Amino acid sequence: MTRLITEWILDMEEGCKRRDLELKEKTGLSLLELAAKAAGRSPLELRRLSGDALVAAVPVTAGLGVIGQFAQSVAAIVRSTGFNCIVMEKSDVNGIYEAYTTGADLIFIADDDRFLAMNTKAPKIGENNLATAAGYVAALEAMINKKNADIKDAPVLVLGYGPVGRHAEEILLAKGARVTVFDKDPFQGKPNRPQDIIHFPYIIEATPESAWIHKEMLAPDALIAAPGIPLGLDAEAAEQFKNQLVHDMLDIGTATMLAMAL
Ligand code: 2YJ
Repeated sequence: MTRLITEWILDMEEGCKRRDLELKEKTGLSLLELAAKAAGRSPLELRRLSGDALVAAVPVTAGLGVIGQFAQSVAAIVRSTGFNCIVMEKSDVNGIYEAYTTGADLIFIADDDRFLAMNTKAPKIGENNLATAAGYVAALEAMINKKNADIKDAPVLVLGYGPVGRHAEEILLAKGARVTVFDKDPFQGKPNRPQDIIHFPYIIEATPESAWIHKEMLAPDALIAAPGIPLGLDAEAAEQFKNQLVHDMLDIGTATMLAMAL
């Protein structure tokens, strides 16, 4: 799993608003609406909950340690969806205790392997890999619907068969999409056919590899939802496809975790 680095999430506070507007332009949905759709919730219900719920983000020092701005970035994203979110001063178990005793309804915590939103009042949890896959499939579906097409029976290519790619495949199959998966690691048991990417109109880019997809490899009308970090498209491809591409470092996954856990 890719470990986030501070430089990737630095512009969070101001960036959230800009990305929310861009998301709305491309998918017709705000971040909250997209997260609600991905979690099978109604945006109205989430908006109603946002008035009362308190969310806390707790820094975790385990493993490779605290990533500067990580908990603050999670808090900024949660706030951008209309919820109240605080970053706890204490870290780790002490921080979880601080959040719990402050009355937090939801606690966000991440180590190097797992990023969770834990509900303190109900047996519910938001897990980042599943939420990210659900969020990006919802984004792809919304872009498809905006073109008056349907995801059912649509050919969707999933690039990368890691945790997010696997969840994406499962969610897409449940929606009736025709799913193909490529992975360059032969041990994943999937073909690696970068030359065939051009034949797919709909793509989930879930690889952890940077800038390996060039514009010539993509169909001109391709719609791309890219949870992979860093982005697999090179700068030129990202620029050319910017209006057909949904990608962020943390927002969609985090907002969907919130919607799943509440
Ligand atoms: O609390 C902190 O600052 C750190 N313990 C955060 C660790 C963040 N975890 C990661 O970067 C994981 N690889 C999960 C990232 C999920 C993004 N899809």
